[in-house]
Amino acid sequence: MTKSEPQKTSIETLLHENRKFKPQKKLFNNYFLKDMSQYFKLYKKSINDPLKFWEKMALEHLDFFRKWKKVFSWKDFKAEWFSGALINVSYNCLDRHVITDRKNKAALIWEGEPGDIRTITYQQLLLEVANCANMLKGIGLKSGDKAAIYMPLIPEAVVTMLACTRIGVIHTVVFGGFSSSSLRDRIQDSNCKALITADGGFRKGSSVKMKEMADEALKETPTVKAVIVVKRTNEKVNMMPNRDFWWHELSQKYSDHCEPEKLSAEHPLFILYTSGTTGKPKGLLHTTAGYLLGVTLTAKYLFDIKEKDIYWCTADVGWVTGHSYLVYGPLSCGATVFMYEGAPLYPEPDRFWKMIAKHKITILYTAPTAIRSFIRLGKEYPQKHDLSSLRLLGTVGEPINPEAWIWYYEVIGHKKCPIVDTWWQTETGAAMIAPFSGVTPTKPGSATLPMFGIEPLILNKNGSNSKEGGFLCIKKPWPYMARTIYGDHERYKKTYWKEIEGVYFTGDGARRDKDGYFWIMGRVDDVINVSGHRLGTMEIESAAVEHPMVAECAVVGRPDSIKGQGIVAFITLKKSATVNHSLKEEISKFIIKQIGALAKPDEIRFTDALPKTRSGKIMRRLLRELATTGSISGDTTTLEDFSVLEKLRESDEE
Ligand code: 6R9
Repeated sequence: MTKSEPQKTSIETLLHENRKFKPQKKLFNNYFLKDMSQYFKLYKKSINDPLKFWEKMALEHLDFFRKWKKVFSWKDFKAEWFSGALINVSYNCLDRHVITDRKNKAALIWEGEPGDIRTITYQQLLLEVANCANMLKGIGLKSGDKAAIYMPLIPEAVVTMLACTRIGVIHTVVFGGFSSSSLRDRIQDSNCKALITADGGFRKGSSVKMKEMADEALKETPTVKAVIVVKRTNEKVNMMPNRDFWWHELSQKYSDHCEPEKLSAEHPLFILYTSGTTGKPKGLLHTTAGYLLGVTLTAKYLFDIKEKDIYWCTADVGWVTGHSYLVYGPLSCGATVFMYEGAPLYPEPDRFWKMIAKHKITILYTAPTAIRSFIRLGKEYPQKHDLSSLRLLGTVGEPINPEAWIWYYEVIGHKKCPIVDTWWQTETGAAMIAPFSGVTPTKPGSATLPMFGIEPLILNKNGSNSKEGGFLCIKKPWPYMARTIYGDHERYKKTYWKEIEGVYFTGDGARRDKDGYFWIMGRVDDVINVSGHRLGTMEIESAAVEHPMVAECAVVGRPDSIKGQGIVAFITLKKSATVNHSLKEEISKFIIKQIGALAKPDEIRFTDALPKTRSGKIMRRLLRELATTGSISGDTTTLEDFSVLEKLRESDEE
């Protein structure tokens, strides 16, 4: 597949997919579930009496300091799960393993991009987390305060997250690839009192100057009173006296013992920003017990994490996948987590496969966009390495096109590993629709069936059931869902619970086949999915119009054979603008500076006017068609798949 080849959209191929892969019982027969009849039985039970089910799961999977008084309440779209209970996330991820046989088990095996390796046992991780928690207290943080984490993918990022949870500090992790303006906006929105960062991180052989970016953001974040800096690259950095502290120096001053705070089940755990349909990213707030239950259960049942597994989730901690399946889920299950700092293709395109063979990784969880870029590079890279340790392959972030699914299954999994395609969102906290590994028969491109206790629906805009395909919704609140948008509960209610009255609205389109399998067709709102990362078209548009020459901007996604979707920006210039050959480049850099490299437009088109409806709304459908095919064929879209999605979108445009 090359970029110039016509791209079959995943939706197009998904509609014609009818292969089914039965689990191969002979190879691995000790999965947590016996068979599908057990799944259906348990699922039915969980739906018929969800509170009883969640209560049972919480008792079985988590350690509480005090039991709850009430399992669930729901008032003004504010959910409370397990109220009255006391719990601590770091206790569940560390202490409870340390007091058992897992004390000397590797919790983290980390490889830096230059090839340096660190292995940290559960016992050592607990000491580091306790020491970091004491540092955080030392710089003035206390339960309920917020701290931002802006770091490369190094063990200290995980240590800091867990340290926050130990003392009730709410973390907001900002992806290291985001620009200083994005970091500033997030720190301002969540009123962080401290920032934990690093001098830099290694990426594609060079170092990313993170402290320098942070310094830029910190000029406009008066709430931040202290900054802790990890020395990673030996970058020369400016340290502001009495505000900035080197991690390795500060840590010397504190003990490595810190009692976990007994926090209420609904204590805020973290805020994580994600793009929505407006220019302003939303800070989704997750809380303690319900979230931990969701990630623990799904890590266990969907990824089948067992004592001897070496589990690798390739996501950065800056995304929800990194939160739930690099840190909290697997550590709560007592797994050995592998973590890699750098770029996937560095120094050679076989870096992933080399590490899998070297560390004998057994479970790999990655994104379709990565798989597609590996396909383009060719089979020879994985074939150079012994991948026989792998027993399970997961995917997340966007719909996986069947070709990529089959390649993953055959070339990486040697037809032995179940493919676990997990559908979920920042808002849902953990997986919602996914096969139970080794038990659920899989179909390439379908996330298959719901997790226990989760009741997905496919509805029309008026809330009635849709047979052909429609809006994917969730019938009832569940313990691991986000509780609110930080500082804007009205927006939370409106976006998720009032779009279709009374159910949770996901923003995705989906259909269900005759076996009840769910097929996700992509976003139905103005959110695009670039390399598995959500970006709001409005967010990019707002960044572009800040440029002094730009009058108006409309951004649409178009299919991209590697990234899933690429970004096309239609721009009208101000009359006063002087157009020269570098203006597009300049606007592109301007957008990157404001959001981050992931928002780089694949194409910028200057146009005299933007097509609008009578009410003045930009007709994105036309722009999408123009961006995709290069022309507009009138109202008749030839692809039935597109028309399903477009119909959904159109109803919003009118
Ligand atoms: C976990 C994560 C969420 C959006 C979601 C959907 C898309 C995620 C998917 C998938 C099809 C899958 N998405 N997983 N689409 N199949 N297995 O990615 O969270 O960054 O919030 O994105 O990603 O469109 O609505 P987030």
